[in-house]
Amino acid sequence: MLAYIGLGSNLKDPKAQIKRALDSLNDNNETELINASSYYESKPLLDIPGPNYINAVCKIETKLSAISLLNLCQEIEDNQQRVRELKWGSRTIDLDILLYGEQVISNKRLSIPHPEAIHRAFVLVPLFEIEPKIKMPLLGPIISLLDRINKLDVKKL
Ligand code: A4P
Ligand code: MG
Repeated sequence: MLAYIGLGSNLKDPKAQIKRALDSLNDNNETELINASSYYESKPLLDIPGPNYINAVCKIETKLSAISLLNLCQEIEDNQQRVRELKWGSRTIDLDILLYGEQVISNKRLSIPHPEAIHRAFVLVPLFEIEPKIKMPLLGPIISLLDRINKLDVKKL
């Protein structure tokens, strides 16, 4: 299955945190990293105080089910000492499953496509960089989603 993961960090050397998480996704026997976007910098959402974020999006090929992929993402977060404090608070690393094939999933632990993705330049711009022709299940072509947001919210590094 092809899947897309959004990565974000605003603490403890964000670029290194993202690089480490990408390496972990590739080191796993059941997933292979196919491609990763450039890094993008943006202010925290809703002007929540804190350092700027670095975000990226990657494409993986995986044998894991969606829920096992979520478990892997959370293991990687735990390994990088992610502490879950405030909703939307600062974090060393956050891995969100944006897309899992063309599946639509909605249960207690998982919502795919990621429901916030369509509002977020730091997700759509890097996703467009690596997959300009993608059509998101329920949401449509990425190019039309991009038209509705402010692309200047993110700065490519
Ligand atoms: N969950 C449901 N669907 C998914 C999915 N598709 N992928 C559940 C991953 N997880 C999913 O996540 C809480 C729960 O979401 C998980 O237990 C999982 O079962 P979390 O990462 O533990 O908690 P959170 O950080 O409070 O929520 P979330 O949704 O990851 O935060 P957000 O919405 O991603 O916000 N500003 C900038 N510029 N860049 C950022 O990356 N990120 C956030 C975090 C805030 N502001 C930001 C950024
Ligand atoms: Mg998350």
